[in-house]
Amino acid sequence: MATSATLATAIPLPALDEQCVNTLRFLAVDMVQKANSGHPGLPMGSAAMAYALWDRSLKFNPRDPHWPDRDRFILSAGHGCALLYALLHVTGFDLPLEELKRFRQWGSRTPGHPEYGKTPGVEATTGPLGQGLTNGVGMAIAEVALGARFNRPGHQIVDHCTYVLASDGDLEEGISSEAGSIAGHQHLGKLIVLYADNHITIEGSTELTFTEDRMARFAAFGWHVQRVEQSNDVDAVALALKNAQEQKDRPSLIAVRTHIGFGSPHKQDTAAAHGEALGVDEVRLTKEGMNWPVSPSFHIPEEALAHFRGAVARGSATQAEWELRLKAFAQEYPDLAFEFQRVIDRGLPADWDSGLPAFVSADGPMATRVASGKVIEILGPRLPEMMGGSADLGPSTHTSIDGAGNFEPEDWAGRNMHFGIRENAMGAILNGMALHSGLIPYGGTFLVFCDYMRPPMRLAAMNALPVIYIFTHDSIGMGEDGPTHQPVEQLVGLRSIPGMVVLRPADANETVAAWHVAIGRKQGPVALVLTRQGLPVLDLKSYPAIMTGVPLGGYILADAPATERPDIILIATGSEVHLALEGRERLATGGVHARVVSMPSTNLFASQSDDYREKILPAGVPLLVIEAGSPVGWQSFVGPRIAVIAVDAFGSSAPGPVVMEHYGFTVENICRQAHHVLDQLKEKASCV
Ligand SMILES: Cc1ncc(C[n+]2csc(CCOP(=O)(O)OP(=O)(O)O)c2C)c(N)n1
Repeated sequence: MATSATLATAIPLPALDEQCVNTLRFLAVDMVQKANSGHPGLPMGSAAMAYALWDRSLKFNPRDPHWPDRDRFILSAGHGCALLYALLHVTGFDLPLEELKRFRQWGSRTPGHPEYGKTPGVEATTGPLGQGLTNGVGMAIAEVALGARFNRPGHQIVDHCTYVLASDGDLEEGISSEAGSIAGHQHLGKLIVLYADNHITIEGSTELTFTEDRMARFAAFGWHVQRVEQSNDVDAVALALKNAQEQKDRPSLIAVRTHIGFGSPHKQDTAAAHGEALGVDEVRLTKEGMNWPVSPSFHIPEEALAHFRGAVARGSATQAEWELRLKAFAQEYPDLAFEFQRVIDRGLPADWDSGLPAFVSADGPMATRVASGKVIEILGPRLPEMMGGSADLGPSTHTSIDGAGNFEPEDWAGRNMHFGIRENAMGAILNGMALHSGLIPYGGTFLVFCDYMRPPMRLAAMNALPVIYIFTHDSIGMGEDGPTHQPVEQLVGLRSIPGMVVLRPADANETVAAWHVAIGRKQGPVALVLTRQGLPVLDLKSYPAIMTGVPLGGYILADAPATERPDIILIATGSEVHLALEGRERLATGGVHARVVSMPSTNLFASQSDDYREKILPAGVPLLVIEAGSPVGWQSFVGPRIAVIAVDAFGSSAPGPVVMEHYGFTVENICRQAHHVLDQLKEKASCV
């Protein structure tokens, strides 16, 4: 273990730089110590490189954290957020010192990991390692895509970098290879990752688990790689950043040999510095060893603050200069400038939804994935901000926009993305694109593989990001590929994510309505859950409630005769709705009056008024739910008077219709179960 004295004096910094770096370092130390909770080690070791970036390179305006052409900075190692909060405070963002003193406390703007939307200047919620780094790839993609769309000769209105500060954990996570590979392949030269190479994770030395040559790994991905041996060498980091900025067609990794807990006599270079307060005595010793006043805590020297606050004037001037350029651009290209503002504000063109297709019975049977593809074909040209693709399943998920070209290094104006078989990165890249703003990002795969992208989906929901997922092959009905490919528990899993709207449309027309909901939802992700197999088309003439019903989550598709209260309500979703309709007819021949409720979205239905839900599902009427997915969730959703035809296993390999039949998804079984429910109720009534 190196002593603080040897390291602290290893690179003599100009006095002001040293003061600034130590200001960041000790603000972080004091925040964690006061909270007696948090991660001091990474901020202490990375303060100098963060200072080099924020002082010498980063383009930002503390007075306008949302200025569209700012550089993006993501602290992927979110546990080190005390460093970010210190930077935001000293450079003049709206984050008073009081907030730093309330680190990790109820209602503060300094939560335990950075939360997008809670703290001005925080560009992404980070903490799950690897996600922030991959958000950075998404942001860098958004930058070049918007640049390709809007920049014109002499008018560079989209021209900024994306910087990421990542740790060992970020690079250990598999997603970093998915993301690194995509970024290298796409030649994202404006993506620059500072890697805090401190050789320590929670369990100890990286020698325990992480011994490959990281530089060689990223070089193999096509990245420009540099190493800075001395973490405190601000000039060396600044120079490396400058070199990185000159790499126009390669993303950059700058590995900086940092020291966790830098300066702490007993904890530096040990895992003990990672995730707990240093302790009062160790804080004192550390401050004394670096000639820093022991008290008061949260000390910010005036000269350091004045220097940091130079960012305000600098940022305002840079933004003002950009605004002048935007004005000149608007004069020459008024329509384009209008469009730029519209997409940045997430507005939609007035007529975006006029003349969406109305499918008729004769169009069927049609898989909802096919109907979705047809909607994308129509929306694609109307909404040039739609950009997405799939994880190597485009022909199956029908996610391409005809004629929109491939997004590739030779053509960043292309809007069809090829994520490769990298679902986790796809999800996190979509998040980065949404966080950047200016795009409507979407991504597709088979529903069963949404499990590979749960971490980014969770973050999309947490951050209310408008990301659209297209999940096809949505049940055992997909057939021959068998249990590994037949989703069962995924639907309930998606529905359980707070803020995620899941829509499983029953036919082509419900699919149109579902897309309408998805595009209109500006806050929060939407999962469209679609079939592989063809389904009858529910003609709008016979079922006029579809377009108004789908946005409500559940609605009456076919009712008992007007004079009758229904004997039973059949609730079905997606591909089971047409079975419910047939079951209703069959039951009627036996004198049982059934109502069919199509419920494409339990989330949206649950958010309707009590009155509306009572109208659709009146108290006392028994329910039979038919859904080719896990039964979990339905009981609690609609109460005890319910039976469920569902799948409580992993499915089986056989042609889809055969599998569906074996698992009970037949009109006969629906009728049998309906009678069973009614008989049981009669029995109960006679016992009373
Ligand atoms: C996906 C994920 N897994 C586990 C964790 C828990 N965790 C937080 S930090 C960390 C590793 C710390 O090592 P490093 O990334 O090198 O950070 P440092 O020790 O330098 O602070 C782990 C496992 C996490 N935040 N995210």
